[in-house]
Order: sequence, then C-alpha cells, then structure tokens
Amino acid sequence: MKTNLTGVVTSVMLAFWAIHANAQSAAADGDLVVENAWTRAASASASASTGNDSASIFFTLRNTGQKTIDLIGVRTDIASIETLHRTNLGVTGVARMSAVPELRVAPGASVTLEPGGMHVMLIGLEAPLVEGATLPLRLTFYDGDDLTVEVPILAADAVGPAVPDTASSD
Ligand SMILES: [Cu+2]
Repeated sequence: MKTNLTGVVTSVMLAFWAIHANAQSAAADGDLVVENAWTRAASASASASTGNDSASIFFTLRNTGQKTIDLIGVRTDIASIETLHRTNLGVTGVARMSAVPELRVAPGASVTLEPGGMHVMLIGLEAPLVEGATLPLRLTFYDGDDLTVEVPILAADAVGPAVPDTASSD
C-alpha cells in the first residue's frame, strides 16, 4: 500500500467545509479533493433474494487542509449494501476482502482506492451500471459533512480511468 493509515495522529479535529457537490471527475469540498473516481459497468442482480452482483468504486482522497479527514460512510441509491473494503493477499495468494470501518487522511496526505487495495464495495446491485453514465456516490465524514461525487462508469473490463483528469472544473 502506498497509503499510511496508521501513522496519523489520533486526535480528530472538526472541520468546517463548504459543500460544492457538482464536480465531475474531481470534486472539491473545502480541504478535501476527490480525484479520478471510477467504477466498472455491471449488471443488476436478478432478484433481491439471490442477487449478489457487486461492483467496486475507486478514487483518490486528497487532504489539502490542516485537519485530519475521516471518511466514515459511503452511500449510493442502487445497492443493498455499500461498504469500504480492503483487499488483502494472504500467504496463500488468495485475495480476501475485509471491512474498513473508517478511512483517515492526514493533513497533506492522500489515500488511493484502487484495484487490489481499498475500494467502495457495492453489494446487491438494484440497477445496472451502464458504461458512459455516472453514479452518484455520497461520502459522509466524521464531522457530519458530506460530499456527492459523480463517478464515471467505465467499461466492464476497465483497469482505471483512460485519461487521468485531476483538473477541478465546473
Ligand atoms: Cu470488496
């Protein structure tokens, strides 16, 4: 992992961010920048009882401020369960996923969610993820603020954003 979740200070300071929730590939909320969000096209679960179709969402959280940022919740309108996950390769080489209760970003640091590492897991898709569309993802933070990111839906076999776009526009 290129990220460091353990070395940050444990004190949590309240941050006061203005909400600017209309971003495209980069969303900025005060001292927080969300970059390069993406997910893959996926079909919806056939039924609620048997559905286990899932998807993963990836992005980079960058803390440009002076205070620690704690991401404590993720939400969409199309999945039964949304959670933060981390993929770990065990000694046998078998990938296993475990829940991440919160994601902490120290001042000046960034954390990247990427294939093989941390991701937002969507379980039980109630609607398909259509390539070319975007999926609103609502991020909730410890201080009560939230930020909605429009996540571009790439091809089902995509391995990342085709064109890195870190510019904050709109
Ligand atoms: Cu997962």
